Parts: sequence; C-alpha cells; structure tokens
Amino acid sequence: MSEPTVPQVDSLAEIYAPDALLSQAKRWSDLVAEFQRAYDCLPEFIARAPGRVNIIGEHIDYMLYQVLPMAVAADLLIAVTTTPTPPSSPPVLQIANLSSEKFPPKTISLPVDPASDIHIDNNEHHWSNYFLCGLRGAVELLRGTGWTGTPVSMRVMVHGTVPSGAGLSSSAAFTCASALAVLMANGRREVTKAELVDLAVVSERFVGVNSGGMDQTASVFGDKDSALYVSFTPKLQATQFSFPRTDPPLSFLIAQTYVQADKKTTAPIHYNLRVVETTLAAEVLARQLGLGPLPEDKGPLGSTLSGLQRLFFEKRGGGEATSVVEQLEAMVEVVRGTLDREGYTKGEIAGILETTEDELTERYMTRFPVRAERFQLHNRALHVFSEALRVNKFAELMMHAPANASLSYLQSLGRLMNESQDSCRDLFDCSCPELDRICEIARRAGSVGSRLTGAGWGGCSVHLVPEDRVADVGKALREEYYRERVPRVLESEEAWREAVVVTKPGRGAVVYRNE
Ligand code: NG1
Ligand code: MG
Repeated sequence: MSEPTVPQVDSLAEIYAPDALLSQAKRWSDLVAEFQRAYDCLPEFIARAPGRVNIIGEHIDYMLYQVLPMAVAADLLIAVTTTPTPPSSPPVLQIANLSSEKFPPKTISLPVDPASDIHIDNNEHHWSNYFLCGLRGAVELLRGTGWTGTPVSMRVMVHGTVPSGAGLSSSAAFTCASALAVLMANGRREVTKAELVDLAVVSERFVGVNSGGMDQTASVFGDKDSALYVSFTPKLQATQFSFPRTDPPLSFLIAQTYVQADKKTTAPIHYNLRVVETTLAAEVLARQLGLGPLPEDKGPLGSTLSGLQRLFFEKRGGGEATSVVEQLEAMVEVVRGTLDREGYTKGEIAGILETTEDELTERYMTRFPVRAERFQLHNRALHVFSEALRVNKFAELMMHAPANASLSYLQSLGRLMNESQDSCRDLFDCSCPELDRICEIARRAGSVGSRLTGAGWGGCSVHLVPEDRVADVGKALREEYYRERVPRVLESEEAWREAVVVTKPGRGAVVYRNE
C-alpha cells in the first residue's frame, strides 16, 4: 500500500463543512485580495493546516504512548507566490498577515543555505519565527533527498483562526502549513503525510519546545467526521475512526479559559521540564529495576517510559502473554513501589544513574534548559502510565460501542476524561485553577467528562456532553465562569461564539490550487 500524500484540492467544499462554506469563502477571498494589494499578483497556491483538540492522552505522546486527538475546523492559511532567486544572491522572504496590527509584516533576507545557516532568535520572538522554523525544516528535508538548488524567494500572506496560546495548537497548524508551503514552493509536489509530520515536529523544536508528535499528526492526518487513534511506534500510524451513534447523541464542547499559556516562555519550568522528568523517571526506574541503562537513542527502546515498559516485560518474560491493559496496570504498581514520592534532586538522580551532575545536565538539560529544585519522577511516571491506560480503555470503548449505546455508555467514556483531568491536576501539575473551575461547572451542568486539552497551564478545556445538555452547559459556563472572570466575552455574539464551541472533526492539511 502506498503512503498517503497531502491532498491537493481546488474547492473549499473539499475542506469545510457545508454550513461553514459561506464564511470561509469570504475569508479566503479577503486573503487573496490582501495578497494582491500587497504583492500586486495572485497567489500560486495556498497551504492550509488546522489546529487540533486532544480528546484524551495528555503529555504521553513524547513518551511514545497512543493518543486520541482530532483536527478542528479552525486553521492557518498561507498564500504563496514564488520567484527564482538570482544566482549567488540570498533568497528573500516577504511575510505578512491579514491581521497586520497583531502580526506586523517583515522582509527577511535568508542565508543562501537556510538548512544550516538560518538564524531563529527565540529571545526576540517575532511571529514569523514559526514560518522560519518550517522553512528550515523543509529545506533540510530537501537537502536530505539530494536537492542542491537555491531555495526560491517567497512572498506570503498568512491568516489564522486557531487562537494562540489556547491549547488548540496554533503552533502545529503554523509549522505544518509553513513546511508544506516551502516544499511546494520549491517544486516538491508529492509530500507524504508521514514525511510532513516528521518535518513539522523537527521544525517545532527549532522554536525551543521539545515537542511530541501528537499535534502535527492530528493537523496532517485529520479528516472530516473522524477522530484519530495515533500510535508512534513501531512507526507513526493514525487510525481514523468515527464517533459511535448513541442515544442521546454525543458532542464535544471546547471552552476557553482565556488564561494564556505561553509555552515558549515557561518551557523550562513547565513543558520541557515534564519531558525531562518523564525521561529521567524511565532512566531511574530502569536502574532500580535492574534493567541497566536504557539504550541511548530515543527509538522504541530509548529513554521513554514506553521503552522501559517493553524492556521490563521482555526481561521478565511472558510480555507477549500479558495484555496491554495488564502491562500498564503492572507499571502503575511498579512506580508506586519503586519511586520516591518526595521527588529527587539532580545530585540524587546523578547518583542513581552513576554519572555526574554535569553530565546529567549536558545530556538531558542543555538543548532544552529546565529549572527545578526537585524532579517529581514518581508523580509524572504515575500520570503517564495511568493516562496511557485510560487512552487504551477509551479507544476500546469508542471503537467497539454497543449497538444501542445510551447515557451510561457516555458516562463510562466521561469517567476516563474526568480521571485524566484529576491526574493532570494532581500528578502532572499541568492544570490551573481556571481549568479546574470550568471542569467543575461543566460537570455540574451536565457534562459527563471534562478535562484540559493540550499542554495545559491555561488554554482550553474539552467536554463530552450529551447533545440535550449542551445548552445547559453553555449557560452555566456563561453565568458562573465568564460573567465573573472574562466579562468581555459576553459583550458580543461573536466573542461568545469563540469562547464555547461545539466541535466536529475537521479536515487535515491540504494544498489549494486553482489551475
Ligand atoms: P500544545 O501546547 O497544546 O500545543 C503540547 C505538545 C503535544 C503534547 C501536548 C500535551 C507541542 C507542539 N505540542 O501541546 O505534543 O505533548 O502538549 O499532551 O509541543
Ligand atoms: Mg503548540
């Protein structure tokens, strides 16, 4: 079977649901008009990639456990025109945004070889950095396939509807669309979806976040009417599945906290620190269980908790005979019986791993620096194994729903989401009071499962709500959360429509050409 490639489309009906077509047509024509005004020509193509919502499976993608996200309809568009770069001159990038007040334009003279020499200054953050990350990744990929040409000069106009810092991964939409745009601009028409995901993950890391692969996978592999069950080993696989028919029908509601989670700035104490803590938990467990150091490379048996799990059952024997659920349940007990609840200092970890603090810093905390007094290995590992278990149970329930699934079926799905939220709050420390409050209000008003979605520390929440309770949940959030904390949301219909959204799975990345 050939690998699926990123689709080329020529009609908006292939991208959006019928009820969104009118407003999208207006938005796209505004983008093209502004493009023409700024650059005096029409775009050659438009690269588009959506945001995503994660239904369940938080902070476990970078430990290579399965997750269950879906692409949303909100997306990022990049309209592009190209000109060949004259010999021995640098390629030039002109980048502008339809929302020019928030995202001012910039003209950047690129190094002749952007694959290695592009300078991305993460201290001086300009929104165009995300494009540069995609550009650098894309040129690296082209170089890897033997391409020696000079990248073309590009004029681009961007417009995004994925709110930034809101947990819907505007960043993945941006890196996926940028990488795709640069590949297309340089004549690479056939791009496999898997290739684009790998590329976008690498690109996102140039921004300074040690990203997992969930968001980019959802943004590229998503499709109308289906959510995704994503596995990262032995290779990336995104299985599409549609929601079961239930009575009452189920819906997913997204509610914003309006607490901005600025992942780049807080990475050393939040996101990147969690990646380090979970990685070190795997290493420390391996030593304490007598499994020796984990293999150096982060492949399936590298420094991840899923790698440790595999090694544990391989060495113990009988791994094949034990079901995934039994294995994960066993790992939860292993963590409880092995790791210290109080956390570990860097010195203590170095001691266990028979290394020095300097070497530990060099290996795990240099490319992505982190700050912590104590590393909470017990709590983080416990979250990861129990969350992986919940994803597994959730996927089983979703994919093998009973014929006449009723409210109690929805409640069993919801329970797993609620447990996920508790674990994110208590063990992974990635919730915040506003997220906790929204979950509490929504559950009281009829949501059967409420949790944060994405990295957390602010951003969005996702709720599994029986269709007949959607209005109640919206009303309760409006009165008990927004009226008090974000009153501006109640000032216009438009603002309200963005705060609480019933979401449907959306189409993944595409290239639009009108030839
Ligand atoms: P956000 O910050 O919501 O884009 C991040 C990671 C994911 C995953 C989730 C937590 C990036 C691009 N995304 O999402 O890979 O680890 O947090 O489950 O870093
Ligand atoms: Mg992001």
